[in-house]
Parts: sequence; C-alpha cells; structure tokens
Amino acid sequence: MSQNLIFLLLAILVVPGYCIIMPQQPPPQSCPGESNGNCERGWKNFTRPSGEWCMKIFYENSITQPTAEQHCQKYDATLSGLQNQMEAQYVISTVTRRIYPETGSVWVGMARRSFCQTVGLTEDCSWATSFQWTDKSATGTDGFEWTCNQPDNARGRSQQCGVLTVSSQGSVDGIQTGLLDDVGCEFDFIKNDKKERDIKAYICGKKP
Ligand SMILES: [Ca+2]
Repeated sequence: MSQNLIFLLLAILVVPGYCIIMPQQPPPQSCPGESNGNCERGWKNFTRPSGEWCMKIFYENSITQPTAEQHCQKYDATLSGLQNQMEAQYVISTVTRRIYPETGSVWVGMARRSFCQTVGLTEDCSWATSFQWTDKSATGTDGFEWTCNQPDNARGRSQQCGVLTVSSQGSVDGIQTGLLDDVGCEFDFIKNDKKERDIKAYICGKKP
C-alpha cells in the first residue's frame, strides 16, 4: 500500500470522527469599529449612515478650537463630530487612558446654530437643536449626550463650541465626564481657574 493511499484512508477514517468530536468553532465575533476599513494607518474606522469615516485623536494642551480645526486641515481632515455613543466611547476611553491621572476636555466638531447664538436652553434651542455637527458627515442627535443642564450658553452667551469632558472619575469641577458641554471656542480654562478642565486633545476626522 502506498504512503499516499494510507494517508487517504486515515483522512477518510479520522477526519469525520474528529469533526463529530470537535464541532467546528464559530468564527470569532468581530467587534464593531475594529476593522480599519479604508482608513490610513493610525486613523480609526467607523461606519456612519453617511458612509465610512476615519478618526484620529491628537493631543495638545490648551489649544483653542480654531487652531485645532486648522491642525486637522493639515491632514485633509476637520474636527470630528460624534455620530453615536460608540464613537464617543472610543474617544472617551482612548483619551482617558492617555492623560490619566489627569483630566480634561476634548474639542469636538460641533457649532452652535446661528438662531441659538444669543439664547440659553429654550424650547426652540434644546439639547437636540442648539448645536450641529460641522464635519459634513455626522448626522442626527445620537451623539448629543450633554452633561446636566447643557448646552446652556453661559458666560454671557459666549458658548458656541463643544467639548467632551474626560476623566477616570465621574465628574470634573461638577461636570459629568464622558458627556458634552458647550464652552467658548477660545475659552482659557487655566486662566479661568479650571485647570482640571483644560483642553488636552482634539478629534480629527475625514472620509477615506
Ligand atoms: Ca456650558
């Protein structure tokens, strides 16, 4: 009997038995957002209703929102909005790990709508309608998770931009972490004695 024939007989006898004893394992579940899709290396892929989106977080203390926007544009990107809580959680957990044990804020691609610029929270200017995403990709209101009583357009109706507050603890200076707050686009947290809320990062985003 040739070696090939013996191998064939073994395969016929053994492989079905193996399959009965060891049923095929289901393929590993892929985690949402895990694939990098068509994004460049270092940019995180997300699938939005409007299509594919690539996000990258950059770290710089005390940067203003307009400067952060300019920096994103160097990468052919723009400040990124948050389509949903999956994107928000990615940003919150990534930044929290990076800056731990410090705390801070992250610029998000969002702007107060013009008809809400001179008012606080009203029926017309609510948590859902006061702001809009500026990245030309994020849609809807799933990403609008505001901290308590925000967006309030405080400090003389000067809060035209939005930040995510990040910390390994539940709140920073009375602001719940992992949630949005509206602030001035050039607000200086350190000068205003809010060092623990200083800007630490900004999110850039672009289509692949
Ligand atoms: Ca506010």
